[in-house]
Amino acid sequence: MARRGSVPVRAVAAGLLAVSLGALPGGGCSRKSSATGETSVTTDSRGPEGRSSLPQGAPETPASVIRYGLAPGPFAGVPGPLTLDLGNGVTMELVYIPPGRFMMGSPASESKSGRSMDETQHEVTITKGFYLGKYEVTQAQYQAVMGANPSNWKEANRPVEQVSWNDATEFCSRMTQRVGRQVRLPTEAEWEYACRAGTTAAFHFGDSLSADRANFDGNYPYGGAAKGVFRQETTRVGSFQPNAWGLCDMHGNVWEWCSDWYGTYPTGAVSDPQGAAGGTFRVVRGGSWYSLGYSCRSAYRFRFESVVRDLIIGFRALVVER
Ligand SMILES: [Ca+2]
Repeated sequence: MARRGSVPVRAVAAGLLAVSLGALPGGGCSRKSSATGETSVTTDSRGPEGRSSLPQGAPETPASVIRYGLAPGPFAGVPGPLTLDLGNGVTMELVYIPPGRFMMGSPASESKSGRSMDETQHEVTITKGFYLGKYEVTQAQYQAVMGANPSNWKEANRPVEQVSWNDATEFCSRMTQRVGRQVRLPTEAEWEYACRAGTTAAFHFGDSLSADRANFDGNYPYGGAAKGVFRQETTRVGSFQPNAWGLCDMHGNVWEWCSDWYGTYPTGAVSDPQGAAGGTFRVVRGGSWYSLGYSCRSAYRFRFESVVRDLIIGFRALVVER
């Protein structure tokens, strides 16, 4: 199987070839989707440093976790978890994310290990709290709302994959009708704010990533962590420790669609940014089971065309606070 960390751009399915392979790091290659048989053009976002230059075999450094720590949570006096009935005995659990301010993007100190030029750090204020899915949308949830399950690895509690941005937004629209609450994809800023949960390190648990922390290609750990298993498939949601706000699989498993068009960050402070006004690509976040460690970082940004369906991409639902 070809390496990907990655960017399968399904040019055939899309009827478009809008990606300039030279514009993305790592050049391109092609692979065949085991699920659809479609040939896709793949650009590898993982970069040379992810392949060989990270020190291997070193233990994770608890010191980095202690140094950055985790935000206290849940907060006193704020709404508790929300559980919504999707029908047929299927529910969705969401956790409340309080309003707040954070530094979006990554500091220069992350630059030695896969930091991208588009991670310009800037202050973001999230003015309104919201509920975010504790887990990636599962196949059971997708089936309950959409009446179909396009996933490659069929199992009720694994994340749905092979859903396009268009599919994900349709899910949110139908779920809105189903539950009587406004459901949408998170913005990129909301996603990163929720992922960090008050932390400033590369990951919500610290500055290193090994395969016992998340589902990604454990051959390419991050921050001096030891090599680990490359599972080569999705895992059941919630198989790893949640962040301080109770969110699971924000790093790895499947990339998660965000509502934004991909674009350049502002350099100054902003409130509730919605992303670029238009564009070619929608943002995905968090990395996948197929990603190198560095592309699972809280600040790492990636993008696909809205129509792309791939077995590395899923999503998470946001419910607007009343
Ligand atoms: Ca994920």
